[in-house]
Amino acid sequence: MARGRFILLEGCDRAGKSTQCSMLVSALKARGHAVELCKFPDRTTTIGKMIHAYLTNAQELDDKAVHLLFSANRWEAMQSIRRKLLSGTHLVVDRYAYSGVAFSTAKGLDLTWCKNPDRGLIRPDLTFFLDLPTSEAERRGGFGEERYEKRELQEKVRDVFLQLQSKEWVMIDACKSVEAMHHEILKETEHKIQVAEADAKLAEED
Ligand code: ADP
Ligand code: FDM
Ligand code: MG
Repeated sequence: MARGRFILLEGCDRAGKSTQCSMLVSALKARGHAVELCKFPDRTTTIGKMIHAYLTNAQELDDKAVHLLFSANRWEAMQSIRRKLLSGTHLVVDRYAYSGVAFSTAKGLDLTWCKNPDRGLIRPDLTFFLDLPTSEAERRGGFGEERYEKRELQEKVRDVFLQLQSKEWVMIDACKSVEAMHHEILKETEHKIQVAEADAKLAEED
């Protein structure tokens, strides 16, 4: 049996990450795959609750301290993520370490310092980057109450994301319709899963 694939959706606020994650999970389930959704920050854990208090302005925290909390929130999920992937379950993940680096660097922290705490985390097998100009993001209902939902910061975050971009990323134009984006994301994901399944079959035959 092939290990489950770790499928990451990253991108700017309002780009449609959460919409696309839930559509992808449903489509994969409908095709008979074992699949689960993961979201970072995971606000349900003790660390996640501290992050939530910070994001909703209920609590002030040092920038470096909160960066480490976001990273710790990923580390505390590693055992469970590893177990699920090894059991053949695919994971669709809404934000991960790239968001961590992009937001903290945009706030003024050093890029290399920001990358360090996430070194050694399980790596995604496939990363989609949903790109949306900030002006378009603002039109989607305007920014809300959370700490980072401000135009100037969002523009900096997008710049850092584009700096972090690697050639393996699949870039998705988030100005497209929900359905058009879903079609592209599903096609690439199914291809990735098929390749992994074929590789696992070959390894069994060896
Ligand atoms: P994110 O998780 O990236 O912040 P969401 O999936 O929550 O984004 O979507 C943000 C808002 O934009 C929601 O109101 C959603 O209905 C809308 N939206 C999502 N995708 C699209 C799209 N492709 N075109 C227009 N509006 C969209
Ligand atoms: N965020 C998210 C970070 O600053 N660092 C991180 O490591 C992660 C995963 O938290 F503003 C920010 C990005 C965003 C907020 O928002 C979480 P959503 O709506 O729950 O994705
Ligand atoms: Mg979201």
